[in-house]
Amino acid sequence: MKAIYNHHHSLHQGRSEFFRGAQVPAFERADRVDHVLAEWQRRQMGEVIAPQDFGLGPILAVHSARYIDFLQSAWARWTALDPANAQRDAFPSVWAIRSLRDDVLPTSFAAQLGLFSMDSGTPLTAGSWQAAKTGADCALTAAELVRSGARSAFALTRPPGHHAGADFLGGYCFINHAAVAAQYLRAQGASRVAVLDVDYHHGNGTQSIFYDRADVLYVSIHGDPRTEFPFYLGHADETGRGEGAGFNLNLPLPAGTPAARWFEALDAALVKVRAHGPDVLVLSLGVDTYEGDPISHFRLTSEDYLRMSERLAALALPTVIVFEGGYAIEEIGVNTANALAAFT
Ligand code: SP5
Ligand code: ZN
Repeated sequence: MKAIYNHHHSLHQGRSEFFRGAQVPAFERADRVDHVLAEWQRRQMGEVIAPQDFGLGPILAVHSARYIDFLQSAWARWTALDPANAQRDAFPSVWAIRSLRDDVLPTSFAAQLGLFSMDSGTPLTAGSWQAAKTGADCALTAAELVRSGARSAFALTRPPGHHAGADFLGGYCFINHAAVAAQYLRAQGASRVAVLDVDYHHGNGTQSIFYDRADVLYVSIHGDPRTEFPFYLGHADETGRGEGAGFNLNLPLPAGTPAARWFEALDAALVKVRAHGPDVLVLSLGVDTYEGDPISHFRLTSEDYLRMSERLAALALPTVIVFEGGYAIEEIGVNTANALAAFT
């Protein structure tokens, strides 16, 4: 299998995030993918290639133009406010929550950042746009490889994507790479696409982007949003709307869930994916389900990722794999390589 490596990922380096009123070092670090790449090469899992440039078209098929305009210009506007801002990440401090208007775009940078954010946990930095845009190119290059006959391809990128909605960032995510790839595959002729999201966190962005549609199924196994991020989406009763009714499946599990129960949920997820009869699968692969993850609470072991890989590969579908979360830095390489082993 080919890995499409985001050579611009390290342009995005968040300094900090907020935790209980304090700023703590960011969990979503650049060395995450360095470890995955090193393990990929150590095990000789396949060629590592650079992404092609797909321009903005496939991104704008998923994200609003005003949001993408904002992301592209955000750092220049942030540093124009005060040259000292070049040394500080931008965080929102105000939000367009219920009863406030989001249809009128304010001119204030701070107000726009709040309008386009779902949390204050996602540092916006000098290279966030370039890293996220190149990440979309990685996912699109993987989609193009699979479309032209590869059995699978792996977009090795960060920052992750599945929390980013049509017009907002959050959860360390700016552009929803999995959604961009799924939409691109539809535009290129796939009749049905399934997105399977095995990151610890519910992919609220991906769900919301496809919630009204029957052509792109979204299935997710994740920490119960009553206690786990992103909190406000990911419940079992969210099954799709309108034409999309029946084309969304959430399998929330309580914090502390052991591997045996997680694999039962995977079986249910795979039944749903098969029933959809997709031409192609997009896999949002986060390894924050690991027992040692510092911000998540499932209990998969490194060996469990080998089992996961076998189950996923046994679907025998053309598969575009997009890297999402996972914050246990020392083990992230082994865990991710294990999750991909059956595809190589
Ligand atoms: C893609 C992805 O996995 N995004 C996850 C975003 C989670 N953001 C909230 C993190 C809260 C961290 N809490 C710190 C706990 C320290 N013990
Ligand atoms: Zn996650």
